[in-house]
Amino acid sequence: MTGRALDHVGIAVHSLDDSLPVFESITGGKGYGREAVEQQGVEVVFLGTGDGRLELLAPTRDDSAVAKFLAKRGAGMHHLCYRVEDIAAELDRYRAAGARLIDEVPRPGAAGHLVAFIHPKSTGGVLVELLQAGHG
Ligand code: CMX
Repeated sequence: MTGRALDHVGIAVHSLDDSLPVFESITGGKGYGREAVEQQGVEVVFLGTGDGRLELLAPTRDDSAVAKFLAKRGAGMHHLCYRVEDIAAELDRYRAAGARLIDEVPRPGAAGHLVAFIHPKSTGGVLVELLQAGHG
């Protein structure tokens, strides 16, 4: 058993336009999949391929979770996202373990995937996102 694969690491930035060239230089590839996720008040863009892609996130409004994060902590690592087969079953598993869920039910995320977040207070201070490919 190899465990769950890391889908991406989320990096909060103030501006995608300013930060994308920096991370393109680091990863050696072009950004792709740039998209606004209005429900979350963010715009995202991905870099790299396979396990350990990067997702840059910039706020689209001042009251979004990422805007609050930037104001409090500044730019930097924001979350780890793991791919799961059955996101509803995973949420049940976290719930049964007493974890604090941010999303009680999965919701649509970037690229048409289903996602849900677990509160960092339940996961060692690191915000964790679960991702099930497609809309299940
Ligand atoms: N990683 C680690 N800790 C975090 C955090 C993060 N990304 N964001 C907030 N925290 C911490 C804060 O530092 C704070 O800690 P202390 O109490 O020790 O000071 C605590 O969590 C509460 O933070 P807050 O500023 O009061 O913010 P809220 O409680 O209002 O919200 C959270 C925190 C995690 C529930 C909220 O940011 C959230 O719902 N995040 C998930 C959604 C999200 O980030 N969406 C953007 C991604 C969109 C996508 O990819 O689809």
